Amino acid sequence: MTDRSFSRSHAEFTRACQSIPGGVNSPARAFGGVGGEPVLIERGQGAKLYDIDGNEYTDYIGSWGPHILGHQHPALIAAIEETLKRGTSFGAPTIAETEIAELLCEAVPSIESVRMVNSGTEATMSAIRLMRGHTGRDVIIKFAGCYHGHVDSLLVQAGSGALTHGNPSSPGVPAGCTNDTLVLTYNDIEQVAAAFEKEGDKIAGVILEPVVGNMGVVIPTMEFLRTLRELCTKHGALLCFDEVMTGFRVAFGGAQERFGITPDMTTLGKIIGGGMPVGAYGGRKEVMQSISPTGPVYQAGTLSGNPVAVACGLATLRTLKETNPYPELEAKTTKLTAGLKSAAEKAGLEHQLAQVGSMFTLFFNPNEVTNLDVAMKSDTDRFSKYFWGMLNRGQYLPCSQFEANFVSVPMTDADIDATIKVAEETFAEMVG
Ligand code: KE4
Repeated sequence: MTDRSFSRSHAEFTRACQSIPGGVNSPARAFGGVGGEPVLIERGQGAKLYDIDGNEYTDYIGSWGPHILGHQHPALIAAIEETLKRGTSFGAPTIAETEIAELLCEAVPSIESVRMVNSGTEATMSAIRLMRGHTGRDVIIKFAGCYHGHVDSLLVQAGSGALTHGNPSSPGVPAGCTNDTLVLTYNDIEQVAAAFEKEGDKIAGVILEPVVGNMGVVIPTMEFLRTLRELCTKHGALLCFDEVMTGFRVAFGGAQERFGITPDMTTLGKIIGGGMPVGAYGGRKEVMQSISPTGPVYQAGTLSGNPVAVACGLATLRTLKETNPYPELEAKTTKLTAGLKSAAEKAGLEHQLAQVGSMFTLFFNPNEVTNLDVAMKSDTDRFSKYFWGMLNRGQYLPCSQFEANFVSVPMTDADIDATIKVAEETFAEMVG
């Protein structure tokens, strides 16, 4: 294994820690789950990242999802450069905002009307408020292990016993913010049925990742999704798919297109910005009309729908629509995951491989991961050894067992073959 130098990253990370908490602007980047220090990135190009020590990596994070087209896609760069010639932000409506809204309405089955915001967190925060404001109810159901951004009312762990309301999972979140959040077990139909039986007339809505990325990839049963749809309809609650990660990732129309289940609302982010800060929430027109200024539920934002971010997002979505990379992307991902599974089996490593489209997770776990309790039984020490073995061999993976990997369009067969080969070397080292 080549011993890479990380000396400049170490020096610059040490410097960063003097003025930034933990040296990072998001804890997900802090390598907390794998130990050691993050590398600082100099640039990205296509499927590759280059750190400030000159090390090259095949990028399986893609900025945590946005870069399905890879880094510096020419159409995106051209769109940004062209927009910059006219300015950066006006705080006034622009035609491009209508164009991206029309594209989202066309692409995503549940969306008839949509509001642009600046992050996935802003999208889910606004969606929660809208579900409550539109229904006049307070209770929101979420599922343990699903992450919807750092929204106060969703930073919550299950109370003791499955059907009790949530307790804050972070200091700074008052109990009042989470009292009306009910945390259930993902894929557990009985719990959902019992919750609606007990307080269906109080439930404003249900929010979930329709394919979980934030436990690592966890796949819903169709029965689970169908039950949520049926119970929300029956009880007048709103079903919200948080497709910040799965939107335009697992299909052009997201998980709702792939699975044929249409929620009442959808939140989006990541890919729809193409690497620029963009989020969105949308749904049935009747629901969205409750948002200010057409309705009483307030939500606003200085840079929402700003021209530069929208230009990058539009170029991304138009490129995806024109090229339809999904079949080839899924085939490439399947080749990779088959190779990883075969390598882990050859090394005698207990593992599970969960894949939907071009997102996947290799769990070091003897059991199929269907919910958070099972996910948490994964061998995170073994994952750390895997992570560092791969990083030192030029593979940039998510720095946590509980994240998704992403394959991008510019990844070649040679890239995939190289990743499989160094995984075999890493696994041999792990069991050696
Ligand atoms: P942002 O506020 O980070 O744009 O989006 C929050 C969010 C909402 N919903 C889902 C399903 C998400 O996955 C996310 C953010 N995902 C994490 C990675 N799992 C972002 C990485 C980070 O926090 O730095």
